[in-house]
Amino acid sequence: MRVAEAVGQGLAKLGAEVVFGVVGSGNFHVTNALIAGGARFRAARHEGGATVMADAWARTAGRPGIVSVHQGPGLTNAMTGIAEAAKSRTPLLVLAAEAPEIRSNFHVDVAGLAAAVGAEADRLYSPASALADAYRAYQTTLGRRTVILALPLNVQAAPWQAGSVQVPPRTYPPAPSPEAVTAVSAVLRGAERPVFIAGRGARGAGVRAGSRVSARAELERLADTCGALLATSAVAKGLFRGNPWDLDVSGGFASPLAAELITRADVIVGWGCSLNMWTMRHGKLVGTGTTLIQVDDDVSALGAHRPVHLGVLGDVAQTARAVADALADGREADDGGGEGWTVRRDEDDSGSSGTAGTGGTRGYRSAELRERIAREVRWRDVPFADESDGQRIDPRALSIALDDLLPAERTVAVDSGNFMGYPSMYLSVPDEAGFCFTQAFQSIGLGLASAIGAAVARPERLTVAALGDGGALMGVSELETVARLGIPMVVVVYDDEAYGAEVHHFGPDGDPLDTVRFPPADIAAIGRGFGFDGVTVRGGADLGAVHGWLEGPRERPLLIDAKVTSARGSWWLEEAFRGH
Ligand SMILES: Cc1ncc(C[n+]2csc(CCOP(=O)(O)OP(=O)(O)O)c2C)c(N)n1
Ligand SMILES: [Mg+2]
Repeated sequence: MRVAEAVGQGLAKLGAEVVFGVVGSGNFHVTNALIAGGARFRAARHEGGATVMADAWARTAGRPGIVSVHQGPGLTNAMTGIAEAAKSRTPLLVLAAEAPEIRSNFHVDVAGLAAAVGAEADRLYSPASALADAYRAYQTTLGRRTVILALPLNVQAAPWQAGSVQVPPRTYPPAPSPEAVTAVSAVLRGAERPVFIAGRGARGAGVRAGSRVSARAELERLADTCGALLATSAVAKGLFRGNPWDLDVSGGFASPLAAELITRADVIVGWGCSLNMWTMRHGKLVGTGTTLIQVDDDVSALGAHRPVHLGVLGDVAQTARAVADALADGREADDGGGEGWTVRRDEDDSGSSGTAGTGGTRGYRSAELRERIAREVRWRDVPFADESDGQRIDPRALSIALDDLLPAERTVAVDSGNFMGYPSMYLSVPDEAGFCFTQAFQSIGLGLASAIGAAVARPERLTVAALGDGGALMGVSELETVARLGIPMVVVVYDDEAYGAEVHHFGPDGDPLDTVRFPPADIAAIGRGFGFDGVTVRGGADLGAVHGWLEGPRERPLLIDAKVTSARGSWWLEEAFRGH
């Protein structure tokens, strides 16, 4: 047996379920060995797509993703997806064949590429160490890392030297210190209008039997105890779906009521959430005098985006549970120092404001507010003037109509661009696994591949890829993957025949816009060429075809080319440009 086969089989034994990739000579044997070991292989048409699929699969399944690429250009093609995964802290193992000979056409500096985008680099060092090397790389991903594992061709081809290599233990996230738990409970005990904002770290908080499970139950219990309202960052949208105190997403996508209630909070706790410029609208959602607490299992995340009064190193679920227990016990606050947390406040308002209740009307919760949230918090309930004109459909009207038409059990994946808020704000999702937002690198063109990865992870849900025309055509090769894999996906293209983000940003200054405008393209016909059913939507009446497809056998995926109105830029766009 060659090393390539031993490594593939070893990774399969560790639990590799699905491998995405594009196979060339350098990753042929290792990929086949993974398949022989029990993993399912899903071929993409571009390594960028394959990597994003593996990333989205990992986010949706809650387990490390694996992608397999050819040496040299296979890896450079994958780099945008690797950057997205690394910035998103996705546990992702990139199996990258490597031409170690410096004069090879295929040679690239793998470690240099990894470092350039914030990924970890590891490699098979020798035939004797190869399996241990592969296990170590897989193990590193469990700490929410993206790892490029270089597979040198000469090591892969060498005979496997059997030895005893232990399957490594799984890592467990850190428990919060008792002092930190006491400090958080002290602040929450005195809070009158607490708001929790849960982020990526709450989405998959805590490794249980190799899967990351959400911290929803623990956070809801604590929120009930202290009367907190619940919100998420964009990547955790859906986490509190169905909870009457859920404000949905905080940040640029927040509805007017959600923004008002977050701004009025006296305590905001970021749970596995960086409280960055997006989630806090460049600070506009933080009221003056608001106490900020941040809980994260990565010490480098604490205070990274804005100063916090209290930073707690700890797993989100464990910390929430411990704080809820402390509040329920009525334990007294102790503002002494302790490891793993820091307080930056002038005074500690740890005075008790009443006994912990079960959430009815405590803290920020009143019967009137509950009703107001039910009435107003969803974007689709915010009144707007429909600008559809018979030739083009208003993207808000389109999104609301789709929200009504599409089954509730859905996964929504969103590309980047001016349009991206419409599906993010108007399409509801059943839970946090139902929303896939691969936008940490703000690259356009990743939405379709994200949808594929998510669909492979959750095939029982209808997957909806929401794309701009620019992103759709950039990632177009993966339409073939959707059709070939037989995924009954709905691809909706918000087609303004332009790079709308640039048009709306530069248009008001009178700059020429020829570089960012395109002639009309029949994207429905392009979809049909790839094996989709294709419909062009110019108004509400055209959506009958979507209804027909949903009622039918869904044998072919559906592509909706929605010719959308584009008179104005979206209101979150300027926020996005401020983030450059
Ligand atoms: C890979 C990449 N290239 C270029 C950009 C710059 N950019 C940001 S939004 C955008 C326009 C996207 O157009 P489209 O997908 O049609 O969405 P729209 O803005 O029109 O809604 C571009 C080119 C980017 N973010 N990523
Ligand atoms: Mg566009």
